Amino acid sequence: MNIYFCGSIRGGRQDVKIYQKIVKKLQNYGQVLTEHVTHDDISEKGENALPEGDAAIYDRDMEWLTQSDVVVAEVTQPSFGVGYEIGQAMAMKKRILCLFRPSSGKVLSAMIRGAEGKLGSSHFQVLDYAEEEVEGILENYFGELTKN
Ligand code: 6IA
Repeated sequence: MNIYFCGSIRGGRQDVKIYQKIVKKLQNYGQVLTEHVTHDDISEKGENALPEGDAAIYDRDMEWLTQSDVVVAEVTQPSFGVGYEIGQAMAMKKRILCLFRPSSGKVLSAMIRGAEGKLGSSHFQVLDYAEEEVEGILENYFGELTKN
């Protein structure tokens, strides 16, 4: 299974430790195509590791998104890139799980929360969680997925 993980880069890196925890768990279920999102050395400036710059990052990420079977997005820290990826993934009719931490004090965008159920009952899900619950949530989600 190919898993595309989305997390904020230029939107702000404050949740990077949680991204690492999520991706570590996701690696039990398949190949995480976007592991770099969890790297400690990527700052909010999102310095380009690719010499071709942003256009190459865009092309590579869209290619990975196309190849993915499931998209998991940590959406607590608002990010244009993550929102864009979710919109594109919806247009591609991918299975999408969005994870949000209400304890952050933030309120999730209506364009994400309000999209729940639009692709059919469980194709687009938004789950509220507390950090210590995240592994269990992923176990349940992928347990259900692999049953079907
Ligand atoms: O708007 P943001 O930068 O917060 O968008 C973050 C999302 O867009 C992530 O889920 C990534 O999949 C994607 N994305 C944004 N910037 C990059 C990027 N920058 N590399 C890969 N994916 C990106 C260069 C960082 C470099 C050090 C490898």
